[in-house]
Amino acid sequence: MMTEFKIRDTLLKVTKGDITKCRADIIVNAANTSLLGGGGVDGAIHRAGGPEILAGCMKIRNQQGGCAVGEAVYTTAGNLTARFVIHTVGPVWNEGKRNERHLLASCYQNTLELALKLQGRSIAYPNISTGIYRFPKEQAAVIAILTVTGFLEQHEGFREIIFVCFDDENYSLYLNQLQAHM
Ligand code: AR6
Repeated sequence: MMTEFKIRDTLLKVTKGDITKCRADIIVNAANTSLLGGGGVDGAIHRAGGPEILAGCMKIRNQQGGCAVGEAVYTTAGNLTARFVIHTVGPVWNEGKRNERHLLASCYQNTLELALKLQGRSIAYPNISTGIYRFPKEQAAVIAILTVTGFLEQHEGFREIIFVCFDDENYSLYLNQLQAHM
């Protein structure tokens, strides 16, 4: 299942499935501040990519102690077909009282900036923070779409950006929100 929208020269796609199977130059990971791996999409990316990704994360830990919430770092992608994995750390939902919305927007903004520097032409995103971190899915979809479309109105260089939804609820939320904003 795939639906496409276009902003200037960039295709915006929504798919349903496993991000580790997705063909893109850059795969974004919803990591935690330790960068040591975990469950959810983080676990799936480390399993599919193999130990090279953790080795890259350990280097970053040694240099800067991990990754702050809202920030983004990158490693190689090991056995994945992508060139890089960009690890970003979404906020844990806390009733919206701890700047979570702004921090989630920063995740998308900072990964896009880093992806441009890495000259990635295609990026695959999971629905950051909407699993273990319990961010309300509809609000997260709106933030993801507004941040990405806002960035694309200002920057060229991407061929496609793919929102890879794992569950039906996120998939239909993304489709509805994209139709509403296009
Ligand atoms: N492909 C695409 N999306 C997936 C996959 C997959 N293989 N597996 C899960 N999702 P989560 P978070 C979806 O919990 O909420 C980790 O332990 C999932 O359905 O992976 O940001 C980290 O180490 C959900 O919609 O990430 C952190 O400790 C979305 O990915 C913590 O979880 C994000 O869910 C981060 O929590």
